[in-house]
Amino acid sequence: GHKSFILWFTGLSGAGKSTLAHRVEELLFERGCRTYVFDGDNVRHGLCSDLAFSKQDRRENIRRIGEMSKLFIDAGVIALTAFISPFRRDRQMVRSLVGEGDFIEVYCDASVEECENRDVKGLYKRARLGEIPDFTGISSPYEAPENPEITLHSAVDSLDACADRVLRYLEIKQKI
Ligand code: GGZ
Repeated sequence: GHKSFILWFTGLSGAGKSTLAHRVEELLFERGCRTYVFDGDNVRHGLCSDLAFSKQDRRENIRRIGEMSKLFIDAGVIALTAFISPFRRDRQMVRSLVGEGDFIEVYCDASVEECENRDVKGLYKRARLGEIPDFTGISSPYEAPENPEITLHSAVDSLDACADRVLRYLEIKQKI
């Protein structure tokens, strides 16, 4: 069997975290790995539906996701998480919780400008109009990782190129 760990995707809204996590999951599945993707769709609407986007609520969101991912690691499942997780301290909390070796931080490095230009869901436009308070990159900070295990230029490189980089990292580190 394979080892289990967390692939923690972090980056702005629209940086491609969730799409990437799902593509990496497909590639891992082809290799016989057991995986699960956590993202806004299955967490923010359920387990964390009581939370909004203040610094406190985001911290609690990330804490719960970290604790849940840890249980998945215990169960032998590779957890892929796709949350903005804008605060360094909160990501560090999860890293400490699961242990250095099991936390693989994947920085989806796309700038506000790049994400705003695409604005797939029209959220940046609404945030600029003041309709969404505390919007990351506009009215709430994003603290970029200082030493991520993997950095992807997800607005520039193709989805497959980015996903391949993640797989190659895992192979080199003998995680899969
Ligand atoms: C950032 C927000 C906000 C605010 C709603 N700021 O592109 P999306 O829509 O699908 O992804 C964003 C998602 C961010 O939730 P996370 O759980 O990843 O955030 S955190 O890790 O900071 O807890 C966006 C939507 O929710 N959204 N309001 N104010 N993104």
